[in-house]
Order: sequence, then C-alpha cells, then structure tokens
Amino acid sequence: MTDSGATTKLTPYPELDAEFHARMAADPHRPAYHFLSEGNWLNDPNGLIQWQGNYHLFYQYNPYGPFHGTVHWGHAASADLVHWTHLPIALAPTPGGADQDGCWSGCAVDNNGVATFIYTGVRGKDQLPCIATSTDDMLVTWQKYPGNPVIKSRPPDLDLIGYRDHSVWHENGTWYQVIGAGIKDVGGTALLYRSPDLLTWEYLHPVLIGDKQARDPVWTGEMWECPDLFPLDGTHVLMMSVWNDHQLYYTAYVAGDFTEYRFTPQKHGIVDPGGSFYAPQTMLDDHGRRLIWGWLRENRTLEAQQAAGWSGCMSLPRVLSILPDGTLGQQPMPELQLLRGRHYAAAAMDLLPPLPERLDDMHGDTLEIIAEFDLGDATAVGINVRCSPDDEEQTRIVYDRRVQRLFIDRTYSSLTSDVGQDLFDSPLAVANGEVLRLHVFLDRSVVEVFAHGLCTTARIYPSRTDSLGVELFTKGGSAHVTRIDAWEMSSMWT
Ligand code: DQQ
Repeated sequence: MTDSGATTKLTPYPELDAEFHARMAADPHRPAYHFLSEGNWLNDPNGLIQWQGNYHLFYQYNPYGPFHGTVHWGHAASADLVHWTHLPIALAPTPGGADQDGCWSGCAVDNNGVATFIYTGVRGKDQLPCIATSTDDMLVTWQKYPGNPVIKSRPPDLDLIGYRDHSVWHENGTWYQVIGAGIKDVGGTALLYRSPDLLTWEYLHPVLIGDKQARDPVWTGEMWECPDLFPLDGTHVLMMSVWNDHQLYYTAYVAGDFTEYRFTPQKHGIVDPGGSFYAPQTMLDDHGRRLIWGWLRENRTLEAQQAAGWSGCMSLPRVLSILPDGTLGQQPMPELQLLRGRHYAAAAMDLLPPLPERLDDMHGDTLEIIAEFDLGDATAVGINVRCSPDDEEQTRIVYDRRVQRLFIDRTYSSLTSDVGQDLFDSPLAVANGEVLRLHVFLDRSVVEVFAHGLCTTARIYPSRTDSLGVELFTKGGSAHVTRIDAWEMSSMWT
C-alpha cells in the first residue's frame, strides 16, 4: 500500500487459525456481548458512522499481538447495533508514508457522499492529521490522500507536549475540527481548526485550556487525548481523555456554553469512573441519538494479557443525555434487549442484615440484571455477582447512602493475584423515599453498572468456574426489594 491512492491491503498478517479461534472461544474471560476483536490488541473506538444501512465501528488494532504497537484500524459492521460482523482491516501503516508507524485515532464523516476518515498518522516523532476515503458501500477499502499529512506541523506559537486525535463536524458550509493537545506546564487543550474541504486547514485557537494543577472540580491532567465536542440537549459537551506523564487516567467531560467557538464549562464530571473506560467516541445516529462507545482496558498484568492472546474490549453502546441537573447522563441502548434470553424473576422481598440473600434461580456470567430497592432503614444495599457457592469469590456492587456513593468492590473478585483488586466509587445521590435502581450488565470479565444516569464499568477476572451466583444484601438495617429481573444474554456475533 502506498500514499498514492492505492487500496488498503487486506491480509498481510499472521492468520488467526482455527486453533486460535477455539482458544478464544474457550476463554472464560472473553465477553460475549461487548464488542472485541477476534484476538490480539484493541484500543480506542474510531470512525463511528452509519453508512448505507449499516453502523460501522472501526478501532485501534494491533494484528501482531495483544500489546499496543503497529496500530491499524480494525473494522466491524452491524445492521441493528447489537449483532456485529468482523470485516477486514481498514487502515494499515504505509511503509515510507505519513502513517508508517501507526494509524492512530480519528473519526469518520460523510463528505458530500464520500465516507472520509480524519486520523492521526504517526511517522517517527510526528503525529499529524491524515485523510482516507472509501467509495464502497461496506467501507471495506480505503484510499489514503496522497497529500497526507493534511496539516504539516503543530501551531508554532504553542509549546505542546502532545498533538493528536480528531473530532470533526460540518457547520454552515465549513468543516471544523478539534485536535487533542497539551500546553507544556499549563494543561490539556483542544485546538480548533477550520477547512473548506477537509484537505486545507486553518488553525484558529484553543476552544478550552485546562489547568493541570487544579484538582477541583475534576483534574484533567497535562494532555487531552481523543477530544469529542458535540451539541447535546440544548447545550454542548466536550469530552477529553486525561493523559499525564505517559499514564492514561479517565475520560472527563465539561458541559456548557459553546459560543464563538470557545467553550465555557458549567458542569464537570467523569464519564465512567470504574477505572477501565477510556478514549470514547460518540456518533449521532439517524434516530437523533448521541451514542457513545469507550475502550474498556484490561486490568491484569501484561503477562496475563499475552497469555490470553487478546486485550481490550468496548463498552456497551450507550445513549447520552443531559440530566435535569445539567450533568451528563448515560443509558444502555434499548436495542440491547434483542440479546435477552432466558428470563429469571424473583418476587419482591424483604432484605435483612447481615447475611446476603442468594437468588438460587439466577446465576451466570453473561447476565442483565435490574434490581430496585426501597432503602428502608438500611445504610447500604447492593448486589453481589460472580459469587462462588462459598462466597470466596464475589464482586460487590454497593450503594452506600451515608456517603451517597456507588461502589464496585473487587476485593474478592478473583483468587488470582495478577489482576486489579481495588474498589471504584462514584457520587450517586438517591433522595429519601426514592427507589434505587441498579441496572447491571455482567459479561464475563466486564461489570457495567447503570444507575440514575450514571454508568461505571470495571473489569474482573474470577478464577473459579463456579463463580456464577447472584446475591442481594443490605447493611445496617432492613430494605425492601421491589423488583428483581435478570436475563441470560446471548452472543452479539452473527
Ligand atoms: N490511542 C491512540 C491515540 C490516542 C490514544 C493510539 C488514546 O491516537 O491518543 O493508539 O488511547
């Protein structure tokens, strides 16, 4: 493949043979209904677009192993946003080209009928914007623009410690994009450009500059990766994935006013505080919904990832909204109900401390669970999932009303030592008299919890094959469970 417009080569990589697929299929930690690559390494979602009746998800992919390197764009498509089919690699580094060392993150737009990627090409120390286009209905073949990179250098008057990733939109006949960056000794930023044609770009100004010293209201570090700027429910949202001193932290957001192409934050938050979700991307679908996917990082050693032969999966697709208090809300995409299989329901019940109530009929490692609690005089209530019969292994989802926080407690999630065991918490205020509603998606090594507009996701790696039980519990007083439903979830692969 060259930068002169030739079609991307499709299969220059080691085959994932039948033995490899069998190993992946037998892996008890591989999710069944969270998107992931057939093997090897996956990170950021890229190029989300609806095209000719299909949704397309591209993603950062290393076909050479389960580690970050030689980054390509993997590709999958879906007609219903739930069942997906893997397609050939869409972008590969071009030897001698502007992306010879990696096709890093970017987005897709419809440029007057031509599907177009804007992505970061890596060549040595350069990380610069590149363009590729496709003219086939399934977006399988891509032609790189011969003039890549389309921006030849960073803005000269800024001392930047990073410059990559793209959020592009069209407004009043002009293309705009923000590029993620960090201003040395100052903080993260998103730099605004405009263009008549996606090929020639004029730098304007930073839409917002963070303060890497400020911890309050949300720390945003020294560089912003994967910025995403979009209108939502009458306001604007800017998301930024916080990179600091070569570490990836979380994705923060600001919601507020975007006038004259400058952002004035009114609300701040963390998109998903569960310690795994990073580098998300959003898309607007033809129902007018703003959908989001994020990369769910592994939380086990590099050696464990190498041994597994795969690393990384996507969050469930979620629908974004602005909640009544102006913060960002997330709901599971309703189409996920297509995956519901066998249904388990239990009658409403009183919960008493101290022992948890095991739901004998409800068990599994790929479950959707909806539980509603009248908190009564309890100080905390919750659900334990992936419980072994003796409770030696269990993952606790706990709402503690005294501190008004929701926890995912992984202290006892696994008997193995090479996996994360810490606990993640998020602010969640349930008013007196209000019913607490926990909506949990359990998918082997993924626990994704929705509650009152919040979403928090953690990775777990139970070691026992019988860690399949579900329990409800209360602490400090009695509570009443008004509803408990669960479904076995089927696989997303067509
Ligand atoms: N991942 C890409 C970069 C981006 C980072 C490289 C975020 O473009 O900044 O794989 O995870």
